[in-house]
This record gives sequence, structure tokens and C-alpha cells, in this order.
Amino acid sequence: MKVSFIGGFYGSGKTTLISEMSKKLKEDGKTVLFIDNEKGNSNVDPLFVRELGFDGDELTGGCICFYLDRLKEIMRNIEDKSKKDVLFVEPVSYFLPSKLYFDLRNEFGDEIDLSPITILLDGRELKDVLDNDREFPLIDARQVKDAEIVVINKLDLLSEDELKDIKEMVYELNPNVEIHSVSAKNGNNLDELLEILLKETHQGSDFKSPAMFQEYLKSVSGINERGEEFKFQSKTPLNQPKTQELVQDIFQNLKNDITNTGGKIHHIKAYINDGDSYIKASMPRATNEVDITGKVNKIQKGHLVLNVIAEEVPDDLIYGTMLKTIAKIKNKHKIKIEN
Ligand SMILES: Nc1nc2c(ncn2[C@@H]2O[C@H](COP(=O)(O)OP(=O)(O)OP(=O)(O)O)[C@@H](O)[C@H]2O)c(=O)[nH]1
Ligand SMILES: [Mg+2]
Repeated sequence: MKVSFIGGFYGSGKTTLISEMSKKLKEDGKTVLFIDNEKGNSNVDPLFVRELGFDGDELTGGCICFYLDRLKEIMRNIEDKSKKDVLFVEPVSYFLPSKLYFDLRNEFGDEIDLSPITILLDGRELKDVLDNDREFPLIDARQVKDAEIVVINKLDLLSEDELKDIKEMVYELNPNVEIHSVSAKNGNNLDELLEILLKETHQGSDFKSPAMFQEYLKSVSGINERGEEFKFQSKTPLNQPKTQELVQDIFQNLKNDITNTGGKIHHIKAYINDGDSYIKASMPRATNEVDITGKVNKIQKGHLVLNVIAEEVPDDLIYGTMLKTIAKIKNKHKIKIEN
């Protein structure tokens, strides 16, 4: 069984990339498994991946780094590993894959075939870094130094010159890394990347020491995440534009409240489902735009899952902001929402 971890910062497009590559594998008759690792109680990404029909497991509560035994247990419980084709794992976004690869090699040896350490970068965010002469974001930089393959995503939003400049920044951080560029959204270069991930193998880990890893974890400890599920019921059925309007309103309220308390948003995600149809909405750090996937017809009763990832704001406050937002939205859109 090929095991491929797709690392990378919040909103870089990991879930989109994994689901698009999984669709391709499924079309070729391959079996694909997916493990998602998030901090929240209830999370958008695994719901979305299951909606697409892939077998998945969820490792919630915190970073894989603290729950490695649970990951190993999930992997140990996968029956007939030799008959499964690919397991994709999406780790918590600040995680350093080299630590994980080091532990997994010790545990599973030849039983699994690890793809090279792969880090996905948000091309849109790096365009902003170039345009505004900002420093390369700290966590992304550490992950690039840790990677064997760097994938620049959101190629559809980049010019050739911007891509060239981004590649230069990446090589400066890690001269030995293999760079690819894709658009997970429109499928550009995905076949080539998939072939590489399936064919190439991780070449030994450069993981330095547990002490250095602890240092790294301290530096990312300001990032908090909350994932909660709510039930909703609307008096009148919501069509696609109305549902989008509702999500826009929720996201704007969350964003304003968190920014006003001095927090910095990394990613807001929502998933609305009534059992027949769904929409997934996402607002990554690089844009203030709400990006919608999926379609609803007339949705009246169902679930709303919200994930908010932000820095410099405690997770209790994130939760408080969610509740405040829900209270406002209820009145304005005349819907009942409760958790
Ligand atoms: N324009 C463009 N948008 C993309 C592309 N890939 C992903 N996105 C969008 O980027 C946003 C974040 O994508 P996700 O796949 O949820 O990112 P993620 O890395 O899984 O995010 P976390 O799980 O929160 O860390 C979504 O709105 C996607 O639709 C791409 O190639 N081009
Ligand atoms: Mg994701």
C-alpha cells in the first residue's frame, strides 16, 4: 500500500488535491483510503471526502504528533494492506512530515511504501508575499525545508513570471527539493503529480531530533482551531443563492469579530448538508473570498459544520464568536440553528 502524506499550511488546497487525485485513482479501479487529522470536534473535510464516496477515517482532537499511537492503530487495522492501493493522509497543517515518516518507518518498515515527503504551497498566498515584499511565511518555510517534493498549488491564479519567482524563493529555502506546480481545482498537471507520488519513494528521513521538534511545536502553538456542528431548520426552503448568502454572512461575521479581537484568520470552512445535497464553503488566509463547492436545490433542514482556524485568539473565544454569529444569523435569515 502506497502511503502519501500531503502536508501544507491551512487552505493551501490539501483536501481539494487529495479528493481530485482520489477521483482519478478510483476511475482506474484503484482502492483509495483517506485519513484526515484535525483539531475540531466536528470537521468539514472528512464529511466532504465521504460525500465523494471515499473510505475515510478521522483523527480528531489535535495534531497527529501527539496522537501517533492512534494513527498507527488506524493503519494497523487496515486489513489486507497489500490489496489496498493508496492511503492519503492529511495532517494538521503545521505538522512537519519528517517526524512522522521517521516514526512510521520504524513501525511499519516494508509493509508500507511511503511517497516522498510532500508539501503543498498556496500559490495565491505566495503571490501576495511577492506583491507586498513580505517574508516567506514562517511555517511554510519550515515545511519547505523538511520536504522532498514541494507542490505549488493554485496555478490558475499565477502568471508564468510569478510562478518562476515563487520557485526561486522555494529553491532558496531548499536547493535539493523537487518542485511541481498544479491547479487542484481545474486539474492542471494532476496526472503527472499523481504518477510521481505513486512511483517515487521517500529517501530516508532527515529528521533532526525530538528536542528540535519540541522547539518547532512551541513556535506554532499560537494557532487555534475550533470545529462544531449545528442543526438548522428554515421556515422557507433555501435555494443555492440564498444558501450562499447565508454562508457569506456567517463568514463575514466570524471574520469581523475575530479580527476585531486582534486575531488573524487562517481558514474558515463550512459544510451544509440535508442528506441529499451539500455545499462546502471555504475562505483561506490569502483571500477574503468565499469559495463554494457543491450545489443545493431546496434545503430546509439539515446540518451546518463550521471550522475556524485563527492565530492569537484562544479557542474558547473562537467558539464564543461562532455562537454570537449564529445568534445574529438566526434572526436575520429567519432560521432555527442549535448545537
Ligand atoms: N483557485 C484555486 N483555488 C483552489 C485550488 N485548490 C484549492 N483551492 C481552494 O482553496 C480553498 C482551500 O482548499 P482546501 O482543499 O480546503 O485546503 P486545505 O489545505 O485542505 O485546508 P485545511 O484543511 O484547512 O488546512 C478552497 O476554497 C478551495 O476551493 C486551486 O488549484 N485553485
Ligand atoms: Mg483540508
